[in-house]
Amino acid sequence: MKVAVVGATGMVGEVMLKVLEERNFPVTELIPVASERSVGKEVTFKGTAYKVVSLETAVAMKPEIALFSAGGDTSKEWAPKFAEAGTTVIDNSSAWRMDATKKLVVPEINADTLTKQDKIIANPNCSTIQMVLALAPLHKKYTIKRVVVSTYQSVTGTGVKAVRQLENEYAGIEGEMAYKYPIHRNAIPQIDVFEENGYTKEEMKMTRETKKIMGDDAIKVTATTVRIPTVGGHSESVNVEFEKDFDLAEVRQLLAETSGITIQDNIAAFEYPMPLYAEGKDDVFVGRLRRDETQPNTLNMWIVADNLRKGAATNAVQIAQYLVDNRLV
Ligand code: A2P
Ligand code: 11C
Repeated sequence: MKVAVVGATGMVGEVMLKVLEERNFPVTELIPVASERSVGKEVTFKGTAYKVVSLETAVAMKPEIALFSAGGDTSKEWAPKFAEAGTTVIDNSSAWRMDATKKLVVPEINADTLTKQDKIIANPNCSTIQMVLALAPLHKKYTIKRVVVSTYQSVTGTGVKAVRQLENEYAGIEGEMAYKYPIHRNAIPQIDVFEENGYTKEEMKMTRETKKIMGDDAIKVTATTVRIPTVGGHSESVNVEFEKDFDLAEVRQLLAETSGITIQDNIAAFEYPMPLYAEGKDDVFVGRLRRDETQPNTLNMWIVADNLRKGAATNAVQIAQYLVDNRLV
């Protein structure tokens, strides 16, 4: 496969290269793409240096697959040009996610909806992916009525500038700010811009994307998304109300049997998921499973994942792998 990685010099792009390499994805030719500023720079893939090319050059090279993570504007403008040239685009931005003509895919949940005709495929938001992976098997069994989620999100979700802000603050150095406020020793209850209803765009992504991925508009999701000074991944406190009652041991088993989930739930041994230990891993970690004792049929859980891995690069590469395995490219 001729594979382009658009945004190859960025935080997610670098992890995409790493995941393609780790999984031994059948890359016959790698095309790293970034902005004009980076053309000619080198990235390393499987021990070989590759020169970064421009978007124009990459389209002309007609890759079979292009993994995009270069921001929504680049995706809006360039994904259709690649698609037109016959390339299948897997796009990590929010540009196409809610477009009714595009699929929004978490492979373990809905990759079976993909066809050869899908030339632009959307990768969901990181905080949505890790939550729906745990919700999907439970929805099948008990039917979700309502989800209340609060997130504790890593600065890596914002990009290099935010990681630098945290490091500078930690070291006591004044530098450029990615956020309006200090993040070291802080918690910022705003991720992305505010919408008219008083929620942030990140919060509304969790609401809207969940319905689309799960293929069920009846699932109600209300979210509060918060940035905290951590780098390993995003954490989520998730309260789920079901139509049917559940057995906690069965919930644990259903989740344990779900591909991509690792259960860490042994309070006697103080075992629960934490971002420090999720960093660099592809799985979604679930723990603190317990009944909400204040109302019937309701579960509490704690979900952690490396947002650059399953939340972005790994999910995109898994989609690509599905396309290859099922001869859809
Ligand atoms: P560049 O390094 O040349 O700026 P991050 O989210 O970590 O900041 O990374 C964003 C990625 O998207 C980088 O690889 C960046 O390239 C790339 N990028 C940003 N703007 C464009 C653009 N207009 N065209 C192509 N690539 C872009
Ligand atoms: C964050 N979830 O942590 C965001 C980053 O829609 O793909 C990813 C934004 C997106 O800030």
